[in-house]
Amino acid sequence: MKSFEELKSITAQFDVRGNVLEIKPLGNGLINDTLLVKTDGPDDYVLQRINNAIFQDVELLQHNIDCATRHIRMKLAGDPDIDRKVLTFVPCRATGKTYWTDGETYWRVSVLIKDAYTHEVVDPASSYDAGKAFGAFEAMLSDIPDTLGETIPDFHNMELRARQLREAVAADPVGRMASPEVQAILKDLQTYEEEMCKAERMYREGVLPKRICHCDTKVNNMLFDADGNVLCVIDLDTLMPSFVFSDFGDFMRTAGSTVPEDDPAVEKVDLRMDIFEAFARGYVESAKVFLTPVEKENLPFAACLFPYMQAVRFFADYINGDTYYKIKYPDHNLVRTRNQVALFHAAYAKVPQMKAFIDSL
Ligand code: GN1
Ligand code: MG
Repeated sequence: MKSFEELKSITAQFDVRGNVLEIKPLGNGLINDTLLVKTDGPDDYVLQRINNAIFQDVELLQHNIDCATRHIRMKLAGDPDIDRKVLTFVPCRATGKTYWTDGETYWRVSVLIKDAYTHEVVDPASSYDAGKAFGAFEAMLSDIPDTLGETIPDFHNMELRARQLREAVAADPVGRMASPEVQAILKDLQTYEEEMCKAERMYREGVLPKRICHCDTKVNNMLFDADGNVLCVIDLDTLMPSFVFSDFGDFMRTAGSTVPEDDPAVEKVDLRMDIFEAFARGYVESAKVFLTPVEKENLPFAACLFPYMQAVRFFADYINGDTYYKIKYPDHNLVRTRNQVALFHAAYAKVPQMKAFIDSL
């Protein structure tokens, strides 16, 4: 990691106000490095090193974010609390762009939203609000005039993720396929592969659209105020055209699970129906302006697809020798995989219940 002086000089590339007092780590993202910049000026800032090994087209990435935040700002015009409801990125002094690079590393700065909190766990009341907020977020972006690109091509394409797993298994670069448990997980995941690739088939058949989605609606990517009201959606790197299943599914995967995604106690993993119902109610309420019947009836599928896809991604990374996700201990990706497989099975068993609820909305 860089020294304080180095980080301070990176921050100074941007049009920030005040003197920098302190820079310290913020949040627990698995991809970018995120830092809090405290100043003696009116605002504090969030400084992020963009992981350009994963987001290889930073220009496109920031184009998507700039267009989306501008469009949302326009939709929220007149709201007295607008600066807490949409992110503000600070331009680079030299280029006017919302990122800066030394040719090797890429950085950006946004204004820290005041008195805002993230949560790893939410109750049904705030899940309902979160559902409304994500539905409203997609609704606001449904008429964006700009063309946004895929910041990670085929990011939530299940067929691609299944292929990447097969490639990892075939290459077995660190010899992890020798374990009987690993073999058993593979067999279990492959049993459901065809079923889980249904969205791509529906898309090819022309019955399922792509829309601008957030694509990383983990519960901790939403800011709440001190009273628990939703303020704003953050972490916009993966904002791109996708199926609505992405946003519905990833929220359920994180907020709807009884335990965090890396809890080793798989016997405790379950899908909370109270969270599902509250989130679905809120989501459908604000997404009904654009949601098609096919999208709506497949929301229970989305609740299964996302733990499944995440299991496949963590598992492929484990087999590949942990090259993608940050890990805190050697088997972290295997622990995550077991957890997500368990959540997938819990969700799968609840499909009839989930369907009945969605039909009742
Ligand atoms: C990554 O950056 P972060 O931690 O919010 C990942 C998501 C996964 C998530 C699993 C670009 O999100 O897709 O769902 O980890 N982001 C990328 O925790 O791969
Ligand atoms: Mg995040």
